[in-house]
Amino acid sequence: MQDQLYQLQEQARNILSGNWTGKFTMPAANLYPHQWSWDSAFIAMGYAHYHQERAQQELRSLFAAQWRNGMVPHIVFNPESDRPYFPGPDIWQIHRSPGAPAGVVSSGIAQPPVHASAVLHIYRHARDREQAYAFLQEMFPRLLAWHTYLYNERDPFDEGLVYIRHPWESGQDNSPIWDAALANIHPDIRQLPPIRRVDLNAVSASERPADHDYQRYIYLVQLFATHRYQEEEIFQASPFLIQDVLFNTLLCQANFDLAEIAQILGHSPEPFRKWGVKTRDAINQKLWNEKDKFYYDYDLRAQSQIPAKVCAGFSPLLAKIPNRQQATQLYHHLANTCFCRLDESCYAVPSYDKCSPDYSPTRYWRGPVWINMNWLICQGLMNYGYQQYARRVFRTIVELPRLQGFYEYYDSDTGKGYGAKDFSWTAALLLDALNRKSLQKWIN
Ligand code: 2M8
Repeated sequence: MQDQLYQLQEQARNILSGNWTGKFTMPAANLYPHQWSWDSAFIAMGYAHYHQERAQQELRSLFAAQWRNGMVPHIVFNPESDRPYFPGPDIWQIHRSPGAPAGVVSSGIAQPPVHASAVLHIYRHARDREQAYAFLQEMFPRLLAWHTYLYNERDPFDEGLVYIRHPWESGQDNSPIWDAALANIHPDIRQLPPIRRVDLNAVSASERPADHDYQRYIYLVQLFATHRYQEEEIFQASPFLIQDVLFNTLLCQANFDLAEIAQILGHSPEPFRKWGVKTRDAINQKLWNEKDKFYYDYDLRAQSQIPAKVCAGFSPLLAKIPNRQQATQLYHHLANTCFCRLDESCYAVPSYDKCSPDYSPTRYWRGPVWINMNWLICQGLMNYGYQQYARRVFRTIVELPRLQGFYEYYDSDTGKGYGAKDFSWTAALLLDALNRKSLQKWIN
C-alpha cells in the first residue's frame, strides 16, 4: 500500500510539473491553458508540501494581475499560449476599465477568495522559514486589498455578505443554483459576439454547460465591459447578483487566516477577525433556511433564497459557521440517500442532490464529485467530529484518482472520471490530503 501511495503521489507531482508553465500552473493543458485564481490557491497548497518556491511563485504570478481596486481576476491570460480558450481577452476588453492592471491581461470577474488560506498554509509548511516570512510580508498588503475590495465593492448594504455577479465567480459554473436567475436573462443573440465553444473540442458536450448557459455567461461579460467594470454601475444594471454560500464561507475562513497572518507579522488581527465574525453571523442569519435545515444562496434581484441543495451547502462546516444543532441537521442531509449514505456504495460527495429531477451524474457542477469540494467538506466534518464520514470523504480524494486517473470530476455512482484529464487541483489536493498530519491516521 505504501508503495502504491508513493507512486500515486509521484503521478500527482508529474501532473503538476506537466501543467507548470514556468510562472504558474494551468488547471488542465487542453481545456484551461491559462491561470485560474482559485485553482492556483489549491495548487499552491499541494506544492507547499514539496516545493515551497513554486507554491509562492504560483500566487505571486496571480497577484501580479491584481486590479487597482484590489480585485484578483479569475483568469490571468498567458500571452505565450497558443492554445484556444473562449472567452479570450477580446471578449473581456478589460482595457475599458480604469482599474485594470498594467502590463497583464486578465478577465474582469473574481473567484472564491481562498488565497489568504493558501498563503497561511504555505507558511505553515515551509522549510525555509525566512523566505516564508518574507512571503507573508509580501502577500499581506495584497490580501488586505483583495478583502477590502470585496467588502467595499460587493457588500452594498454592509451586511457582511458579498455578492457575485457572474456564475463563474462562484467557481461552480453551471450549478443549478443559477438556473432561475439565468432564465430571467433574455439576451438578443444578434448582439452577442460569436460563441466559440472550443471547450467542446476537449470534452463531450454532455459534460459541459449548455449553449444557452454560455449565451448568458457572455451576455453578462459584455454588460460588465459596457459598464467599464465600474462596480456601482454593474450593481444597478446586472440581472445577476447573488450572495453565494461557498464564496462567503471561503471569505469567512480566509479572514480568520488573514487575522493569523497579521498576528505573525505583528499587526492587529482584530479587523480581520471582525470581518470573519460578521460574515459568519450573516451566513447564519440570511443563508440558513430554518425549514429545510440547509444553507442556500440568496438572490438579491429576486430577494429570496435559492432552494437548490448543492454540496456547497455543507461548506460552512469548514469555517465553523454552523452551531452544533445546525451541523447535526446538515449531517442528516449528507448521510442520506440524496447525497450518499454511509452504508451505500456511492462515492461521496455528489455536487448536487441526487433526488432532484435535474441531477446529472456527468454534467459538470450538476452532480459529479469534485475533489476540491471533498477536500473542503472533509475538513468541515472533522471540525465537528464526524470522523467516520470525514474518513470516507478523505478516501474518495485518494481512491478516485488512484482507480480512475486525475480527472476534473467523477460520477458519484460509478466513480468514472469526466471532464479534463490530468487536472491540477485533483493532483494538488490529493498531495495535500496525503501529507496532512491530521489525516495521516487514515492512510493504510
Ligand atoms: C471552470 O470554469 C471555467 C470558467 O472560469 C470554464 O469552464 O471555462 C470551473 O470549474 C472553475 O471552478 C475552475 O476554476 C475553472 C478552471 O479549472 O474551470
